[in-house]
Amino acid sequence: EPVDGSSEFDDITYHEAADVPAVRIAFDRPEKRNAFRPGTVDELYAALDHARKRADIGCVLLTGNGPSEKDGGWAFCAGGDQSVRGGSGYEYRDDDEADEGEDELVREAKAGRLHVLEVQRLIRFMPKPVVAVVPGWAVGGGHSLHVVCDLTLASEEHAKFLQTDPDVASFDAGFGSAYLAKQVGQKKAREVFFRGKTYSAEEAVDMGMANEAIPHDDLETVALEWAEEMTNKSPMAMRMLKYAFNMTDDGLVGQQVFAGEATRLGYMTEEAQEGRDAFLEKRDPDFSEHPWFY
Ligand code: 1HA
Repeated sequence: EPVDGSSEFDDITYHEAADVPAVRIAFDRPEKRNAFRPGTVDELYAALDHARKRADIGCVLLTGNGPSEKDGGWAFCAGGDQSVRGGSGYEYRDDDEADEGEDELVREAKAGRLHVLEVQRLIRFMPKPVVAVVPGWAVGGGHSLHVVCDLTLASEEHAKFLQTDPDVASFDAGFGSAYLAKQVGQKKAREVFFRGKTYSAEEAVDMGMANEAIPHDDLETVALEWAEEMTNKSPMAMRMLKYAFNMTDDGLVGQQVFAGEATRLGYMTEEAQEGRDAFLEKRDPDFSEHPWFY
């Protein structure tokens, strides 16, 4: 069933899985190989943020609807919509009303948008796994999105991985490239960007940037099975692990995110509650019952 806000979405669909505490968020511009325009990114951000905040949701499946009615082609996402690329980024156009009714100065600041990077950060920092379910083309900024997801499952027959960034004079110099190199190694990552060759699902698995190639007809079923496995696990342990995997690459921000969860665990102890109670009761804290562990 569609969940909150779904009726407002034009460029994506947002559904809750029937028997698994997971949501399915899908690009829904199959005639454009699911390329994103600024409004698409706004919607994607809103849906991901909604899923992030839901206490009953433990996994997000990010995919692309298809096939295209025009030619039957499948896509995860073909990156930024080049037809709305302006002088400094991707622009809202008349048929893209996502920013209607907004303050003029806010609109002005949104002239050229590259805010898919904000979506990447949301995926990176949300405390639950996000799985890229790739039914077809993952290209340019769409390729970078699969890279930043925790896991990637790819259609054996139709998934195609391609980096066109330097062909269209764009470059994702963050997760799309540097984090890809952590996954596949420096030589391969440089080949992906510098050559612009198309890789199959099987090649993507061999390279280490996809987890499994799955027969197309089974792709979503298997994705739900993976979601079920993951959502049966301890939410606390899963978020500590996701943040642990991130931390070595994310510098002080990675430490801050992991540390926030350590603080939460600390707050749950009687020791921390004694600190709070002593303050509220205007007395000295008594930590004598709490040992100096080693
Ligand atoms: O790098 C970034 C960023 C970096 C930093 C910060 C922010 C960033 C934000 C975005 C990006 C980027 O995404 S740059 C890279 C942008 N994407 C591309 O360069 C991919 C362009 N598309 C293709 O190379 C090909 O279309 C394809 C390999 C995905 C599929 O090829 P295929 O199967 O031969 O289909 P094709 O006929 O080319 O496409 C079907 C329809 O979809 C076409 O429209 P039609 O002629 O039927 O009217 C095609 O124009 C449209 N389409 C596909 N991709 C895009 C697109 N239209 C607009 N933008 C697209 N990206």
